[in-house]
Amino acid sequence: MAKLTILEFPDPRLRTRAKPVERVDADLRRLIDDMFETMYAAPGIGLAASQVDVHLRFMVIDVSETKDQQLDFINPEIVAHEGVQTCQEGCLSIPGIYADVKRHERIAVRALDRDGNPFEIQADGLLAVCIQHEMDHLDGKVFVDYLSPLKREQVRKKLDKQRRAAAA
Ligand code: GNR
Ligand code: NI
Repeated sequence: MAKLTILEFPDPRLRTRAKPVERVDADLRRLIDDMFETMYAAPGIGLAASQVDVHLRFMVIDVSETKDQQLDFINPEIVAHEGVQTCQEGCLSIPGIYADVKRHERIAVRALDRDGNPFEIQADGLLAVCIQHEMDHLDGKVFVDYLSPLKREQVRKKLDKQRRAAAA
């Protein structure tokens, strides 16, 4: 197992649109394991491959309190959605920044699991938010894209300031 480096906003590599996974094999499973290790260490509740500079469509999630409910999604697709919810989001690629984002309240998601078997789940609440947040990463999007240009500029400045303070 290995901890991976998480790209940080505004790194242009976070803007890459990830390509479908063509083969679910041992190499992919190793990457998934490394992403779980990276996510738990951060700590976070989800991690998209894009964030570790792998531009393929898969992501890992664990929203449980006990950190023992690993979910992995390969080539995920939202096949149905209803309602709207607003949640304060954070992102491991945008450390220390939190903002309200509007998402679908309930979703149905189809994906492949780590053995390459198709499955479908219904999700609501935080799990639904997290799935949508990770799928945005696979499309090269981050949650601050939903903020106004002024707010986004403030985020960029705050991150710069945090980085200067950390380097000093
Ligand atoms: O750890 C994370 N917490 C979180 C909280 C609210 C909404 C979304 C998230 S996802 C985030 C991890 C991350 O950046 N995944 O891409
Ligand atoms: Ni994120």
